[in-house]
Amino acid sequence: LPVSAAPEIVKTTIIVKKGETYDGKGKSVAADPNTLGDGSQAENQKPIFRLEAGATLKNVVIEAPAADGVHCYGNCNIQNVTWNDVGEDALTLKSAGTVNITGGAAYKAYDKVFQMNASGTINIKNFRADDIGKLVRQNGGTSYAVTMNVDSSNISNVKDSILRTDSSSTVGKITNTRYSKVPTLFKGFASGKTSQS
Ligand code: DGU
Ligand code: CA
Ligand code: CA
Ligand code: CA
Repeated sequence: LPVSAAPEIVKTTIIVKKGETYDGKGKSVAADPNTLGDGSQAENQKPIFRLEAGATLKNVVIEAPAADGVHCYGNCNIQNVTWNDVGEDALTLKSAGTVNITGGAAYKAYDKVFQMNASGTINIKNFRADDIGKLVRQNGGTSYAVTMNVDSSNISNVKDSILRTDSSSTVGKITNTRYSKVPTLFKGFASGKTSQS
């Protein structure tokens, strides 16, 4: 493979069906800005990948424009996926489930990286994030419970916080993680709902 192949331009959302795996084997993709979205902060852009319950996405590099990234409908596994320039956001949990992010990275997220629009858990492990607004954001004003776990990651140049919620039942835990230029680890959590070691 050439050192930097041009990304494959995705014109219509790639659907990864229930329980199936999409292995990009290291390939790069980007959104067609005319069909999915330009990766700006405009809402209602479409995702490049839509994962049904139990689907896995791995070994993909997402380049600009990244539109609305990845949408998960229930449990999803994201392994070694790198967003080189996050679009409106990088990944959204659209219906209840567990999101497992293992390896990979996210860069240049003007606002959010991972958006939790449904109850469940997000486990982030061995992840790199730099130049972001927030790493995880539970949808503003919602009160369902989310469990947010960050482990063995490296996070730098954050504008707002690593984990943010408005829900008093949401729990955040950060372990074995390195940070640089992070103003706040947790924002909006009830007392006793956060831990760090
Ligand atoms: O409040 O629901 O930013 O999924 C307005 C919207 C907003 C979502 C979210 C997202 O929170 O659109 O990108
Ligand atoms: Ca948004
Ligand atoms: Ca960006
Ligand atoms: Ca979004």
